[in-house]
Amino acid sequence: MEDLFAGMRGRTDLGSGAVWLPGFADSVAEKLLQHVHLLSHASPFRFMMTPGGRPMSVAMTSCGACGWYTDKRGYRYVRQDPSTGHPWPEMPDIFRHIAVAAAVEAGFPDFSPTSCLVNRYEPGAKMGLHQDRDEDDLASPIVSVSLGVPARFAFGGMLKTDPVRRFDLRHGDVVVWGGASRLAWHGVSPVRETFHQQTGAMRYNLTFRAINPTLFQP
Ligand code: MD3
Ligand code: FE
Repeated sequence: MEDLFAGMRGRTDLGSGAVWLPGFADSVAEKLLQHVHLLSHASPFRFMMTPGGRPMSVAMTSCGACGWYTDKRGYRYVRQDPSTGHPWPEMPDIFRHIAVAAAVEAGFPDFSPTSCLVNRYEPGAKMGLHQDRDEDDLASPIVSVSLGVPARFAFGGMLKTDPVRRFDLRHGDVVVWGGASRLAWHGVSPVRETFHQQTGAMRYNLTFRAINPTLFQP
């Protein structure tokens, strides 16, 4: 019986609607990584440009019915991968299953992800403080799964200037960001140069999002 609940150890409410589930994805982590590698053959990781023209230090790709994209035209969700001219790879069933299970656990039984953004951090890669508001469906949570080397995560408030709390997200950790936390400012400190058995120096983060199809760009 013990093992059934292993993923539940240390469940922490981070604020209203935000639930940290340490190790929730442990039992599927290796399969998730296999799918990351498979889908990155179809839609490779790339360093996208912010609308301001700066390359991001996090390499990204997506799967699902649409994918997040940024270039000088702005942040948006697109139906096709601009790098390949083809639709994004399908979302693997195991991706959907772990995301939906985590959302249910956190009290969002109706979550149905449209897209999964896959972030790859090499040593030194970081993500500045930002809000995720390109989805329009703000009633749905975002579910994030961390894999590989840990990262120091910063979780702030509704204002960019609100104080942040910092904590480490580790291999297998899942966080569900819904309710009042959905628009919280957040970021990731530069990833330390360290080694993980399954990913080498890399950290991967999967973020599952529900997007209104009428918003997809051609
Ligand atoms: C809090 N990714 O892809 S995951 C992102 O580790 C992003 O790659 C980070 O921020 C990463 O947009 C952090 C945690 C996360 C994701 C979405 C959130 C935290 C969030 C949305 C609202 C509030
Ligand atoms: Fe984000």
